[in-house]
Amino acid sequence: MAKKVFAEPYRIKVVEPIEMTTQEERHQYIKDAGYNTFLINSKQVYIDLLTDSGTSAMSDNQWSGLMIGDEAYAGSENWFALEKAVKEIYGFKYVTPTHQGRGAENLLSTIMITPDTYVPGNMYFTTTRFHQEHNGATFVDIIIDEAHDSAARHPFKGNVDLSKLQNLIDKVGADKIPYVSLAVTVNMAGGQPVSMENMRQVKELCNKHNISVMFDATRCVENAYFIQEREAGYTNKSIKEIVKEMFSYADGCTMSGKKDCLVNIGGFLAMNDEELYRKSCELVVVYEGMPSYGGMAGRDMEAMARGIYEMVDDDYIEHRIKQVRYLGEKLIEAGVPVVEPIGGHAVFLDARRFLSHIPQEQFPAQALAAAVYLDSGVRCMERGIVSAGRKKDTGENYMPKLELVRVTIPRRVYTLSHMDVVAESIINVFRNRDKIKGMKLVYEAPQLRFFTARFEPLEPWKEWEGTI
Ligand code: PLI
Repeated sequence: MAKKVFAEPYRIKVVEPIEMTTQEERHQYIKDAGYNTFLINSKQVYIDLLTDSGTSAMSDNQWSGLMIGDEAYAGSENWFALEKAVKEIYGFKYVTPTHQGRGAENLLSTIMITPDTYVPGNMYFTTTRFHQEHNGATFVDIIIDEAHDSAARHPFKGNVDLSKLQNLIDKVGADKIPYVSLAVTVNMAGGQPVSMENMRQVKELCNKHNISVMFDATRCVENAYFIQEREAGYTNKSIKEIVKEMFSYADGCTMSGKKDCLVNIGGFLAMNDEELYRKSCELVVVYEGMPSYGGMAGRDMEAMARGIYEMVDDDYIEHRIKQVRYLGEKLIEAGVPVVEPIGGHAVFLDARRFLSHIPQEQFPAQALAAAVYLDSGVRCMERGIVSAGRKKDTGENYMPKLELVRVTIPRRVYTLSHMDVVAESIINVFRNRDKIKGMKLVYEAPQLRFFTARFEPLEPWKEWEGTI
C-alpha cells in the first residue's frame, strides 16, 4: 500500500537560526535591491528558495570528510576519491574537475565548438547557452513543443523532438553540429525529465551521423527518479542502476556538483574519449587549476565524492521529489497556476497566468518574485524574459513562452512546515495579485543580465497585508 504520510529520511543534528523581517523592512530591502531577488542580502531573507545550487545541507559523513582534506597542490587523495566515485556512479572513463558547472561548460564549449556551428539542445540554460554562443555556435531548441506549455501534462516534458533534430541535421549538415546538448532534467522547462527511451533514441540518431551527445548531468538523479516512477520497465530498478544506464547513452557530460552531489561548490567534465580528455587537461590548468583539483579544495572534493554515493540513495531522492510535489500540490489546490507536472527541483509559478494583467515586456515574473518576497520574506527567482536575455545577432529580447517564477527547494534544508509557510504566502499574493504592477528595466549587464539587473515599478503597488 502506498504511504500517505511521508517524513524526512534524516534527523537534524545542527541548526542554523533564521531571522524574520517586517513587511516595512522588506519594502526598503527590495527597493534597495532594484526589485531583483538576486540582489537581496541573505540575512534579509526568511526562507531562501532562490536556488537549489550550492545550498544543500551536507550529511555528518560529508562533514567528517572535510577533516581529511588533503590540500596538496597536486595528486590529492581526495581527488582520487572523487574520480573513483564519478567513474563508478556515472560510468565515464575520464574525469576533469572544475570549480562548478559553468567551468565544465567553458572547457567543453571551448574545445568542441568552432565558429558558425549549431548546438541543438532540449531548451536553453543560461550559462550553458552563453558558453556555446561565446564560442561561435548558435543554440537550436529541439525540445518537444509540450515543454513550452506550462499546462501540458506530458510525463517526460524534457524529451527531444527527434524530428526537430533530424531536420537540423538535414538543414545544416552533421559536420556543423559539434554535439547535442541534452539536459537531464530540464531546468528552464520546470525541472522536467527526459525518458530513457528518448535518450536511447537521441543516441541512436546521433551515432548514425557521427555526432557526440553531451549530457548536462546537473540534476540527473531527479531525472532517474521520474524514470523509476513513470517509465515501463524501471519500477524495480534502483536509482543507481537507472543513472548508470542513462549515461550509457552519452559520450560525456558537464556537471554542477552544487545540485545532485549535495555540496556547496564543485563540478566536473566527464567523457569517454581520450583525446577530449587530454585537451581538457591542457585547458583546465588555464581556467581552473591542476587536473587533480580543478578549482576545488581537497576537502571540497572529499565532500563531493561522499555526496555522489548519498545522492543515489533511493529513500533520499524519493523524499526530495515528494517534498517539492507537496508544495506544488498545495498551490494547485488553491488554484495557483504552476507548471505541471511538478518537476524535480522546484515549483514554477506561471507568471503569465498569475499576473495576466501585466504584459511580458513589463516583466511579470520579476514583479511576482519581488511580490512574494514582500509578502513573507520568501525568496524565489525570475525565469522568464529577463533570464532569457537578448539575441546575440539582433540584440532583441528573447520572448520565451514560459514566463515563470522558480520556487526552488534546497536539498535536505527545509521541512514540510516551511513548505506550508511558503504555500500560504504564495496563495496570499495570488489573492492580492491585482495590486501588483509591471516593472521597467533600469540597468542590465551585456550578458547573463538576470543576475544583476535592476528594476523600478511602472506605477506604485497597492499595499496588502503580508502573511509574515
Ligand atoms: O552554477 P554552476 O556553474 O555550478 O552550474 C551551471 C548550470 C548548468 N546547468 C544547469 C541545468 C544548471 O541549472 C546550472 C546552474 N544552475 C543554477 C545556478 C540554478 O540556480 O539553477
